[in-house]
Amino acid sequence: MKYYDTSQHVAGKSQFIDDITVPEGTLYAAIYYSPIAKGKIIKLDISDAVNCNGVCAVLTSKDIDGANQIGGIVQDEELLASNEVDFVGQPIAIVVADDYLTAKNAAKKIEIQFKEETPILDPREAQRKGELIIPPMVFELGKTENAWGECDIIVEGIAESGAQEHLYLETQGAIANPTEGRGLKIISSTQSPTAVQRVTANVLNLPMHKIEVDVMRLGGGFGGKEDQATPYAAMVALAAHKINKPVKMVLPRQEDMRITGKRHPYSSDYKIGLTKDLKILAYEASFYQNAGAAADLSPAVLQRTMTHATNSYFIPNVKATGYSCRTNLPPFTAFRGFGGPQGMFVIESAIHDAAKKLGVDPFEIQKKNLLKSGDEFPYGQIVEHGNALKCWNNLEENVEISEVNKRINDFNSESKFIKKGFALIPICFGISFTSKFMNQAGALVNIYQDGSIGISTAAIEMGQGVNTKIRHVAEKIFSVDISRVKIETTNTTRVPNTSPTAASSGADLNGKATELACVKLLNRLIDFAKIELSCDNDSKIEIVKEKIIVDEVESDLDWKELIHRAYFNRINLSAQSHFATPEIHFDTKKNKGKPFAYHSYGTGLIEVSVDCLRGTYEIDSVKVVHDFGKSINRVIDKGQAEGAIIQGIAWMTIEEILYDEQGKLMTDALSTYKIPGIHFTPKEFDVKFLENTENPFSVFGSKAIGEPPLMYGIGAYFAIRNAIHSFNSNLEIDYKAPMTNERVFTSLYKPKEKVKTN
Ligand code: MTE
Ligand code: LUZ
Ligand code: MOS
Repeated sequence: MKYYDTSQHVAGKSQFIDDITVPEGTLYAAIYYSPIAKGKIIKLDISDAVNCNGVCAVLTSKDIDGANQIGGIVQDEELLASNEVDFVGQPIAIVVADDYLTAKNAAKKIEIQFKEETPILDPREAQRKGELIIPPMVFELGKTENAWGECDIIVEGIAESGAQEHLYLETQGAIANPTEGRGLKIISSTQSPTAVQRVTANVLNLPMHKIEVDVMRLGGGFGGKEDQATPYAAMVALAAHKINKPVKMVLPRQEDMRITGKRHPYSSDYKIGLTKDLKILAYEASFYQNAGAAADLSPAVLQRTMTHATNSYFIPNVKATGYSCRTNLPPFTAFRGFGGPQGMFVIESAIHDAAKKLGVDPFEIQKKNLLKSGDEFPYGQIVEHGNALKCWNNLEENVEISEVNKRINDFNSESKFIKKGFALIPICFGISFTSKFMNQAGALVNIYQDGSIGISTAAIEMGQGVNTKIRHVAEKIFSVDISRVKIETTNTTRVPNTSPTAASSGADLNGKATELACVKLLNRLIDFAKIELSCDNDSKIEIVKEKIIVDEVESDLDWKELIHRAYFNRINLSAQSHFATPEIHFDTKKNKGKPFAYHSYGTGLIEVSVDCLRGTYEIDSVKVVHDFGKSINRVIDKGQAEGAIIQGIAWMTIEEILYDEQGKLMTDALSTYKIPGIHFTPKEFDVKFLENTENPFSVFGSKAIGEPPLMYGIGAYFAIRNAIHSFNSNLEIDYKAPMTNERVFTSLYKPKEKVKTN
């Protein structure tokens, strides 16, 4: 049950882009990027850079033969800025030289002049000025306007959450090698090999079959390489194609932090109405998504915000409006949760706000309104089972909430400056890409003559253990030792037209495709074994632990011998398969349908201690009951949950992205951007599996796990607020995340912090 890359990783033997041996004569590329957030380019002079010793070429938009375009959902983003720039960090030129430092230093010799314009940084300002990436999105259930009259209390407010830096250990990078016949082989640290292939082909004006993309593994992606690995691959490809030599680029950390997109910051309005017995009758929210300067994945991210606007609650009357606002910041992109956490933070803020005004505990409202089987989501899908409530109740069986409450109150009444707080947080996350066409995957399973097995799929291993899970699929179906199974690199020539490994569905989709291909092979082998062992047609043949069993009796044949003979009998030992999630559909005009194959549920309880003199805090305890389905690998799944939870807590608490008024990132190094370290992990960390649960919609009854647990982190934000309120219950604190030490401190000693509402 271990994660197979672990021993290689800790021994430093795993290879990432920068570890791959490159051919002699490989050139290195550095990016020259915009120093300003908005303006017209009126002069660009590369001559001094070109003339530097060791420089082979300086490429600009003029050197692009195909389309200077990398946009996916909307075609609105140039690979290299041609006439104007829209954010600090936007690539303008690529300098190619014998080594990286030469390229980097030559880039400083590029001369540029701009006609500068005032950048827009605030999403609400962008919306007012009509700067929208796509038309506003509206999701509606029932009629909120008819429901307000029936509410006993209505609460309105603003909730804001910040950006988040992916900080994958491996920065963006790629290597491009020219191949025979003016083609290219690209090795990229991407979650989406097909996007790299498609965009590069388009930029170079080549058919896709001229571009082969190969990915071994990523040193983390977290969504940051779903769309935004592509430009770096396209840049080295452009250079390699022009110069006809291999070209490599790996971004230095600070450059990666400066020029790549992050989690979308959101500013949102909420209005929530409840009855006195705590039933939520109506909820309205307007989401102002800061999309940055280009669409990137923002429309899809906003769609997920909308589908997660009511988190794990049933609300009969809902109206959610979403604005994807164009600003002059690096385009924000996919990040674990993909807009879902941002939507959930708003409803949790609304509930917290309402609880305070009603004088009840937020968890009473949360529990009262949890989704039940048969309830309808605002997007029309029906809740499949009562696991939201099951997880909540299961957690309550393990921890008595009233006792936690009492313990914390007792502590707080004794302690003057250290105050404890806790919060519950249920989560619900829809599994599937919201774009139906993306929910497909492929697998190619080869059994070699010696009985060893090689599997290619569309899945990218980025630390989440998808390769190990796929090995388990083959191990189980063939009933062979797992050491026989190897997962090959992800390669566009072996498995074509892939979706990114994202939306937590990598193991679901590719595991299913692998299952289908393995079953094809197994059936072939069993038919062959019948002939080989001269069995009756109705004999039952099985492979159990590498032995061929006929009618419950062990035969002389084992796996190795079976494969050996099958080969000599000219049995096809290779099978390909394709999986497409059945039944899902979504009407984007009405915003109704069944976009998700299923949902993931769970409940978390988070306890914190806040030092109300210093504004510092610690995460004391995280207790979770999560519905993992029938886990394929518990070690991996638990690790995914724990990692996601810490990432979620950190997003809500210590990770703060700040730009100056000129749109320049100020938090561009680990000295100014705080990420969770080992000492930040909760002192008590207990992630429990909801037992006896099945999921008929995924491979072997499992459930997707990559993203959902991140949202337990939202509980930490409210736990800290609750602790602050036991220090001084009169404090009015804006619903603004992250709750950094500074914000805690200023909340404690300043009566009211102003949120900009414009
Ligand atoms: N875990 C590790 N170690 N590294 C990562 O980059 N990415 C997360 C999650 N877990 C990530 C990770 C994100 S954003 C997603 S969508 C899923 O893994 C993708 O993998 P899966 O679909 O196989 O779960
Ligand atoms: N990517 C995407 C995603 O294109 N569509 C999605 O719905 C999604 N969800 C989560 C993460 N990435
Ligand atoms: Mo994950 S944000 O879907 O890559």
